[in-house]
Amino acid sequence: MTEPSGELFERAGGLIPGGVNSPVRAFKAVGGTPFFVASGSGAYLQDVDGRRYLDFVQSWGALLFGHARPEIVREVTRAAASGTTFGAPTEGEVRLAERIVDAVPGVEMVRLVSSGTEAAMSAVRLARGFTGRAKVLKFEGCYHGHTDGLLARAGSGVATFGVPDSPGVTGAAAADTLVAPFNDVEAVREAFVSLGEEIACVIVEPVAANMGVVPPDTGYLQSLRDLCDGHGSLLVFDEVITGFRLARGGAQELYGVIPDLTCLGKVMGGGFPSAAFGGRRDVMELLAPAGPVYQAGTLSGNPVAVAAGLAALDLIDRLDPFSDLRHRAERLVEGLGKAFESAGLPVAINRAESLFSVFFSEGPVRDLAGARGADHQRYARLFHGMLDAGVYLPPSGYEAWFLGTAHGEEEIERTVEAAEAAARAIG
Ligand code: KE4
Repeated sequence: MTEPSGELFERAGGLIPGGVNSPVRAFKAVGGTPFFVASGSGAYLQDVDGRRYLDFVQSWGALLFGHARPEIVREVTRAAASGTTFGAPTEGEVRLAERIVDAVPGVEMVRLVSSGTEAAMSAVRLARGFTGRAKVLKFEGCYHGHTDGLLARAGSGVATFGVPDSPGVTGAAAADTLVAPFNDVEAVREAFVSLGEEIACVIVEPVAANMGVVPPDTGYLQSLRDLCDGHGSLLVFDEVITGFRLARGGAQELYGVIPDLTCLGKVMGGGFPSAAFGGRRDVMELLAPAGPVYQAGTLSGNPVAVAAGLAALDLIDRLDPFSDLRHRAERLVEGLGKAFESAGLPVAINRAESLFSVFFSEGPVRDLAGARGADHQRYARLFHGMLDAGVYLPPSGYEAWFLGTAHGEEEIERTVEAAEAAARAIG
């Protein structure tokens, strides 16, 4: 019998900064002590204290088919029994590359890496190498992993030079990053007018999901595409969350806007440390060893992670889950909206297909300012009310709720019922 979560968290705190290996897991945004997980199955987690939760985090979107999906576990077990890593090419990597190229419209060639951070960092370096330019334009509230140049927040003004968003990020590292508000085409147009010929790429989450879910305004992504084309910059879609989740071909298939480079991760890794970046052949062929832009990784294309990814993509092709996931999300969001409205709580629930998040906000949320204007204390009370009812929401109002194929009718109904009770209590 392991120690209770509280004791584990205290023990962890003396060994691991904040007691966790990734900050959001520490419940800082909602308060309280994180539970320690003992196991997961389908839509559910079991903690070390014997409590069972209906899980809407699903490892931050890495799972589309729930915890311990048998087909994935079987393929991973088989692969591991033949050796866990070789640092040499394997046939599985070729098959996974073929599947990604086949599924994602803008990807003609792909490089496998081990995290979304690596994918975004490498895509930006490649864009700079291809264009010979230094500047990168990103958007407030969009997150692309923790590489220095992308940990920049907006300075004052509209599209401004980034300032470090973390100690340890130097002004020099942030100085080549421009930051504009999401969904503000004019800000991007202005940036291109003043610095167009210096901008290597625009990197964007096509559906933002790291300020809570904020879908693109109609035409917004096409405007980014047109502005990049008009100034010789590359358009990079960070589809680490949206890839293989909004559609088989991700947001670029859904919205019909094709980027020059795409970052992928989470679902394509089948629950393992596996991610990728890919895109136009003429850009990708600049990457070492085919070209001079350096990028490397000991465990890139790891055979066990590749087996998990292939099993996940097999499930996507066999089940084609996206329309069913969308319909379930529609029903869940409708039920949540009614629960909050009947309790007199102003709420904006943003949804793109099955990806959604809840903002306790009077008005619509279409950028970071709007997300920040929501009542995050009320969200924290909702989080704990739902947790007490055995429903585990993302421990931050700036994160997405991840619905997967394991969330069936019973889970939808149970979540709405728990929200009705919690809404009455958090008013
Ligand atoms: P990783 O390096 O964490 O694998 O991926 C970074 C990343 C890149 N791009 C997007 C759009 C992402 O959402 C992420 C990581 N997502 C967060 C959750 N919002 C991971 C959770 C965490 O940091 O623990």
